Parts: sequence; structure tokens; C-alpha cells
Amino acid sequence: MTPFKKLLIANRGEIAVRVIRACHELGIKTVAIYSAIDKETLPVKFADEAVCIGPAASAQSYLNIPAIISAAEITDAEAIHPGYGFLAENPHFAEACLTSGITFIGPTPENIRLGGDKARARQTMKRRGIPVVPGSDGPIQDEEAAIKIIKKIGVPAILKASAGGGGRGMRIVYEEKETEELFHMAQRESLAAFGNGDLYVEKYIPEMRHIEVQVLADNKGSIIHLGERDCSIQRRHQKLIEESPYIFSTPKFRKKIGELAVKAARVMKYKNAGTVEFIMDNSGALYFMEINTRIQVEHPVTEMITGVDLVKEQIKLASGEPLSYKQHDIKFSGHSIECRINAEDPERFVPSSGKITSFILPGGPGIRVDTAAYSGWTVPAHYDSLIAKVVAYGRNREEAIARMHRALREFVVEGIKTTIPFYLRILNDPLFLTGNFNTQFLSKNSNTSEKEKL
Ligand code: MV4
Repeated sequence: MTPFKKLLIANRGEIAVRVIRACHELGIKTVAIYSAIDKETLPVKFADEAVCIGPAASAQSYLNIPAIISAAEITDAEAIHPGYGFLAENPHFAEACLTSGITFIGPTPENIRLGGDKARARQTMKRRGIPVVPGSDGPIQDEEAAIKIIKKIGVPAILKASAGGGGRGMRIVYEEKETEELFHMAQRESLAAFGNGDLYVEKYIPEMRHIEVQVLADNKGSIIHLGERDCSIQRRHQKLIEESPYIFSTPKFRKKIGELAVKAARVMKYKNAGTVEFIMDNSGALYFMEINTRIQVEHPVTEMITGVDLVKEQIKLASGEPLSYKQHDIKFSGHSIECRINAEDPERFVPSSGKITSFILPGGPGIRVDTAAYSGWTVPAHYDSLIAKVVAYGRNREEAIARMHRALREFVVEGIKTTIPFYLRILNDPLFLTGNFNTQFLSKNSNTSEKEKL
């Protein structure tokens, strides 16, 4: 029994290919949608059908809800997978699918709404006994409220946009007297970026590690976790390297963080796949940070060490099937690392679009590459610059790193610049090799010549 006869993929690039692969393994027919500039792409080639939904500009294509719903109706697709980015965390889109009788492959609109309202999510978790870093109880009304909380928790503190993401609307308060000015700057930035100026406050944890947990939940209320991922290596709030397990993980640590993540998901009656993000401080204390209500870019590292196909699970769960695994069925084996290869200058990280004149993929033991790029394809400037994810698996971290290193040396991309040389430098960094890093790694590290603006 296949969960659906036909599914539409409301995305592009490597994640569209990833979803098509899951569908075809499940015996589900696929419909790709594409913008005019994406006609000659792999999702269009791999899917059983393809529908052009608009011009290159995302607002008129991959973000065009009526056009996408119409494409599903015309092709008789029973379900839509949103991938990540674009409409994946838009509650109106999930609602529009429901209203049209189409299954949205993902959580409920209310789950998405709470995940996108970080101040309210934090407050919800705090009230249910899940640890959060000291700070405000929900959104703060004005600069007076911010000053009052910062007097209590002390500096440094961080102002965050409730609708936030990508670091916009975020300000670190190092001195109490700066609070008012920074509050207005963060509020203005958040309003401009998200149309919402709500802010919340947290104690600033300078050397935090970003550890997140993959969860799966069925429609009956069963929830499991698939272990943690360390995503501490980021640049300007873009994750660059992710790995699972966390280098210093133990069965006890995994049980603790896994149970916290499952509790967070249960508190909000979470459905389908999600990721609970935590801040870990230098003492090892864990605090809920936010929940991401989508399949994430870095999901493959979890697949590599658990053997679970997360996208197939998402589709089966959305069709109403119960979880195919109980918690004790999830076995963790080995180590996996992902490098996100972007079409960018490896020194300055400015996008480098253009025609790929040569594209030779790495392979061999323990290497997986998720990509929709090929030789002769022109990387458009209209979208995200991710062109490939190189994922290495090994029996242990050393083997995974060695495989990643030799895979990145094999990988040939000509015609455009990529971030491959940047990763080859990081993979030789002693702090990376010893696992002695945190989210400040790239801003502090001379080896990567990155000076992050705080
Ligand atoms: C923090 C933090 C320290 N303390 N929260 C959240 C989103 C992610 N992209 C960065 N975030 C952070 N949240 C608390 N309570 C540090 C970061 C952070 C960061 C903040 C400002 C400027 C650059 C940063 C780089 C990495 C992490």
C-alpha cells in the first residue's frame, strides 16, 4: 500500500530531488513545479510530470501559493511536500493545502505558527518545565520592559526577533545603558524583515554550542527522537558543517537531550518531522532555543547514523500511518558529517552564479552527495547558493573526516567558485579536529579569515 498515488514537490534544487527519490522508493508518482529559469533542472527531469508555475522571481513562483495549489489540482496530486525554505514554514500555505483537500507533508498550521513565534514558543516551553536560558516571559512590550529584564539577568544579554531567523533583528547588549538604542534597532530591523517587531530577551551565552535533536511524531501522539546534531559551525547564522553525534555525546547525554526534545514536541502536540534546537553552555547545561517545523538541510547526517529515511517517514506519517519505529528500535552507529557546498567565493562568501563547465562528483565508501547540479547547468542568481551537500559516514569521527577530506579533494566544480577550498581548510584545523569549537569558531579563527560582525 502506497501512502499516496501522486505527490507534488513545492521546491527546487537538491531537496526537490531528495523528495522525488523518497516518493519513487515508495511507489508514489511525482509532480515537479518549476520557475521559467529552472526548466532544465534535475527535479523536472526526474519527476513523472512537471508544471511551470511562473517566472524566475520566487515571489511569483516558489512562493506563489495559488499557482502551486492549482498545479496540484490540475495534476491530481494528493499531497504536497514543501522541502525547506520557501513555503515550508508558512502556516497559510499549510492551511491552503488543507482547505483544498491536499495533504501537507509536515506539521499542523498551529505547530508552524508556534515554531515561527519564538517568544511564544520559549514561553510555552518554560511554563511546561523545559529549561530555557534566563530572560523574558514571552515577547517584551517596550524598551522599559527590556531594561527591567536586563537589570535582573545582567549583561551580556541578547535581543532576538520573535519572528526571527538568519540573525536579523538580533542585538547583543554588552552594557545596560545601550539597551534602549539596541532595542529600537532590533525592533526596526525585525519590522522591516518580517513585518513584525516583536522582540524577546535572553541572557547571552557567548560560547554556546548549537545542538539540535531530530524528532518524528505520528498523528496518534507517539513521538520519538533520532539523536542530536552539532551545528555549531556557522557563519552569519548559516550553518556550514553539521555532524551527528555531537563529538562528546554519551548514551546518557543523548537520553537527556532526546527526552527534552520529545517533551518539547509533546507539549505542543507536534506532528511529523521537526527539530528542537538547544543552546549548550560551557558547563554542559542545555536550554531550549527554538523548534524548526520542517525537514532540515542537515537531515542526512541523522539518516546516515540511524539508517532511517526521514523523508519517507515524513510522507508515511502525513498519510496517517503510525510511526514505523519505537524509540528502542532506533540504533545509532558510527559518525556522519555534512559540508554544505555553496556557489560562492570561498574567501568572501559572495554568490558566484554562472555556468558550471565541469562537475565531477566524489564517491566511494561512506560518501553521499545530495545535489541537483550538473555539468552544463547554469547556477541562477535568483535563489539560495547551495549547490551540493557532501555527507561522509565513518565508523568514527576520524574516519568520517578522512572520507570527507578525500571526497572534497575528488570533487571538481569548474566555471563557478565554490566553498570547497574553505572546507578543506577547516578540516585541517586543530580546533575542529579536537571538537574544541563553538558558534564563535569562524569569527575567532584566523585560519578561516572570517571576522564576524557582532
Ligand atoms: C544566542 C547566542 C548566545 N546566547 N542566544 C541564535 C540564532 C543563531 N543563528 C545565532 N544565535 C545565537 N543565539 C543566546 N541566548 C548566540 C547566538 C549566535 C550569534 C549571535 C549574534 C551574532 C553572531 C552569532 C553567531 C553564532 C551564534
